[in-house]
Parts: sequence; structure tokens; C-alpha cells
Amino acid sequence: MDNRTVADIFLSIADILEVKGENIFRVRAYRTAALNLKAMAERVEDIAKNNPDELSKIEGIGKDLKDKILEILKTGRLKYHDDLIKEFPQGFFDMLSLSGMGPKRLAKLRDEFGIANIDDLEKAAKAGKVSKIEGLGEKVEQNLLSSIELYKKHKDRALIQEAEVIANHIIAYLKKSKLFTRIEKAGSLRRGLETIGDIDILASSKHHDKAMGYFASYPGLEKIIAKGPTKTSLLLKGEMQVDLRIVDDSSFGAALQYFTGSKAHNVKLRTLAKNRGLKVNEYGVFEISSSGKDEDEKEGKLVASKTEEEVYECLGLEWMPPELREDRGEIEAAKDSKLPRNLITLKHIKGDLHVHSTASDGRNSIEEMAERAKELGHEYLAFCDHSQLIKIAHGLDETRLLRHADNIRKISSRLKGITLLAGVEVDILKDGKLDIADSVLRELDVVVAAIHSNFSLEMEEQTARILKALDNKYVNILAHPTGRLITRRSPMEIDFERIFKHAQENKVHMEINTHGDRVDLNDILARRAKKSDLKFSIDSDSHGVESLETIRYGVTSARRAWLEKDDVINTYSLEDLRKLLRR
Ligand code: DGT
Ligand code: CA
Ligand code: CA
Repeated sequence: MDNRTVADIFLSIADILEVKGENIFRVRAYRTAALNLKAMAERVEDIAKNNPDELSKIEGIGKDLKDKILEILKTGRLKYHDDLIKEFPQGFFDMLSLSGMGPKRLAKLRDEFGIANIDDLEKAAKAGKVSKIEGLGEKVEQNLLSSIELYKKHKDRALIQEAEVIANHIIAYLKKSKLFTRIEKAGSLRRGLETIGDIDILASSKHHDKAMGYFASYPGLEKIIAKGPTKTSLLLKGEMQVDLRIVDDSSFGAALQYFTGSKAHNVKLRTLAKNRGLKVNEYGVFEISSSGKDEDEKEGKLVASKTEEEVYECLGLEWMPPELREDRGEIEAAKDSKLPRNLITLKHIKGDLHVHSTASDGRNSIEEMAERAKELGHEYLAFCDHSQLIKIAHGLDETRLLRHADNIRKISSRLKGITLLAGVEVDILKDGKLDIADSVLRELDVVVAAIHSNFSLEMEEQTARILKALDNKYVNILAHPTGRLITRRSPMEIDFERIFKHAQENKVHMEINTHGDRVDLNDILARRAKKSDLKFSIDSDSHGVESLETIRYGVTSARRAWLEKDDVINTYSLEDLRKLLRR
């Protein structure tokens, strides 16, 4: 069991106790314990296996929490937590996942209006009741409504990171059986969407029935939704749906093309086929036998089915990467041989230009981060810890920042195989000024500028704020430019065309940031930014060694934006990168 599982239960207890108005020290004890558990490299499960008493040596864990950890490790849950939750209406704590909703506000809303769940909250906000509560106001109410909208949209979808872990687990299970010839991810997962509705897996097998039976006995099932010889749908515990389709190996290419989608891409393809007297389905591409009647398109001779390349080729198209298949011009480009030639891949990435260390709110030291980055094949790594404004993240003031930069460079000179760059994630203040003086910024290798507050200014003010920050000649990268969090916070209202143009003139690069539930810029905006001749930095914004590899989801999104290697500055050699960071 992951430490996170235990920590999440403790965090939930802390929230509940706070809503109940219990002693703040008890609340804090649970929160501190959770944070310590998350920050630990060692798993409590392993510690407990060797010697349960060792658990009490963890900071913030006394006898009581030790016993609770042991119960969670043993049963996967905690009776105390289950009992606490029972005191509240179902769905009550879902409200905590909304942006701007903490336990204190939750308690207030319950006490004043008897709000029990997100639907109640939405009604109250729409009726303008929330803004009347002291300390809230109209802006909060509007943000809450947009956050509710996002929540509803994403409630039935998983982040690609989560879906991928589950899919890989299932595929490993399927492979073990030796009943399958080929197994591939399909659907939105193969196209690399940020969020996944259900997991689609395509396989070929010589023993359909046996293979399906094996799939349907996957451990961890909630229920079987539908079961047949070619398609079976399962609902996993934790509510994720998985569809498995099994085809003959001879039509694997056609099936993979069909079930990869997107639907819009396939619709366009079918129209194209029809104009050539062909018909496409999951079994292959067929000639339409001309029996005289138009509406009666009888399947004729099979033209292609074995590989995706063949399927596209007989429609007069080049094969195209799944990430492009959204009917956003890829079919036209494939016809004219104008697909991107050197679409970015993870192998092109030479470093990460935005990570944190324990100097601000990171969980790992400079050395630990460097070590992991080296394992991932990075040649350089830029530490961009927070600036002073971000107090809860222990942001750096100018003196500490300079000392930190010194330290990074000293450590870098000792290390082999990787160069560490000294940078900062400097806050853009409400008026567009930066949180750190120019005289200090000029001493750094990389300056990443970011907004962490006042997300909901009017479009004109917000745009002017960013334009002003871009004017600072030491800023290299605009970090997470829209501020959105996929499941919780809408993008800021900003005039992108003006910002893109200004950034291009000032040689500021756009970030594609993959921290937590961000992909920012997203695929659509990044593609627009590319049209303004901007370059990009794909960064993990890691706060710990375990998330350095999330940079690959940024690469996936960049592929969906049609970005090529040269569009991305952290694919360049260190020497060329340094030139791109000079203004
Ligand atoms: P999702 O699951 O919402 O993240 O998105 P997808 O694209 O994985 O959609 P899904 O699971 O409904 O369908 C998987 C693929 O099957 C889809 O991308 C395209 C293909 N497909 C082809 N024709 C059809 C059709 O008529 N209906 C549906 N539902 N899918 C189709
Ligand atoms: Ca799907
Ligand atoms: Ca599906």
C-alpha cells in the first residue's frame, strides 16, 4: 500500500474534525502526520512489516496514529474514519474538491443554509445566497459556480495519469495468461487526452471465449456491465469502466484504427472513403459492390485490414500518430503530405526547466532531484523555487534566493552527467510587477514567471498584468499561463492573442506545465501559440522526485498541439538553450 492512501484518510479526518469544530490541535496533528507520510521515501507498509513499533519514530506519529496506520494497512480502511463520515449526508465532502472551498466555509454554509451537497450549493449560489455570507462576495460565488461546472464535467472522467496506471495493470494481467496475440490501448487513452472517460483495450486472440472469460475474472471488479465474445465491459472498484474488444489478428490494424477514434476523425474518414467507392469499419476497408442501389452499400472485396498504415494508405493518406486524430486538419494534412515531420517525443527531452526543492515547498533536496533527473536521462535541470509572496510554500526572499542559487551551482560543479541551473518561479504581483528585484533576477540562469493569486481579475486588467510581466527583460518563461486546474479551476480570462504576440516579440517562451491536475497550456492553446511563432518549455514543475516523469504527459499534450522538436526549448543542447534564455 502506498503511503498516500494512509495520508489521504488522515487528511480527510482533519477536514471532518475541522467542519465539526473540534480542537484545532487535533486537526493539525492529523494534517502534519499526513504530510510527513507523503514526504517519506520509505513505505509505512514496509516499516510495519519489519517492526510495527518503528512507526512511532516517524515525526508526528504517536501510539494512537500508529494503531490507526496498522488498521489501515490491514483492512484498507479505518473504522474511526468511516464512523465520522456517517455523521454527514452523502456527498457532503465532495464540496471540498471545489476551488476555494475549505472546511471552514463548508461548516458555514451548512450552518447558515443547511447545504448538504454540491447540488444544494449550486442552487444557493445561483440564487445569490452564497455572496451574502460575510467574507465571501460575488467573485467567490461566481468562481464557485464555474468550479461546480468543472466538477460535474469531470466527475465521471479520470486524469490520464490515473487511467494509464489502471490500464497498464490490466494489460500486464492479460499478458500473463498467454491467451492473447496482441494487446494495445485504444480510444482516448491512445490519443493522449487529458482525461479519460473509459479505458479501451484492443486485443487479438485465437481463443476469444477463453480470453474473454479470463478478462472478466480480473480481480478488483465492481461488476460486469456486459459480456460477449467480441466485447466485454467491466466496472472496476473505484468506478472506472474498461472495454475490451477481441478481434482476429488479421483485422487488428482496422480495429485499432476504428477503436482509437476519435469519433469525429472516423466520421471524416468514412466520408472520404465513400467518395473513393470504399467503406471503412472495424473489420477493414472494403470496396462497395455496385449493386445499383446507392443506399444499399454491400460490402465487397476486402482492400486493407492488417495494419493501420494499410488502412490509411488505401484512402490516400499517410499514417498519422493517434494524438493528431481529432479532425483538426490532420486528414487534409495527411492527404497533402503536410503532417508534422518531427513531432516531439519524450526521447527529444534533454531536461526540465521548472522544479522545486526543499528550499521552498519541494519534498526533496537538490541532490535527490538531480539524481532522479539523471536517471530519466536529463542533461540539465533548473531549480525554480517559489519567491517570497508564496508564504505557505516558504517562498524565497532575495537574500535566500541568492544563497540558494550559489548552493545550486556549487552542487552542480560536483555532479557528473547533469548541469543544474539556478532559477526562480517569480510571482507576478497584482499590478504586473515581479516579486523579486531585477538586480537579483539577472544573476539567475532561468526566470519562470507565474501567477498564483488574483485569478479572477477582469480580462483587460489580467491581460495588462501579464503583458507588463513579459516586459521584464529577465523573464524567460511564462509558467502555467492560464492558471487552470483541470478538475477544479477555470482558466483565467485573458486575451491570448495579445499575450502570444507580446511574448513572441519579447522572446518569452510558453510553458506546458504538468504539475498535479494541470496541463497548462493545453493542446488547443499551445497549437494557437505555435501559430504565433512561440517556443515552449515542457516542465514537470515537480515538488518531489516521484513526479519528475510526469513531463511525458506534457509531451503527449504537445504532440496533440502538433509541436515539433524544435518548437520546444528543452530539447536543445545546453549551449543552445542558454542562447534561447538570453533576451
Ligand atoms: P472517452 O472514453 O470519452 O475518453 O473517449 P473515447 O474516444 O475513448 O470514446 P469511446 O470510449 O466512446 O469510444 C472509443 C472509440 O471507439 C472512439 O474513440 C471511436 C470508436 N468508435 C467508432 N465509432 C463509434 C461509434 O459509433 N460510437 C462510439 N461510441 N465509438 C465509436
Ligand atoms: Ca474510451
Ligand atoms: Ca469505450
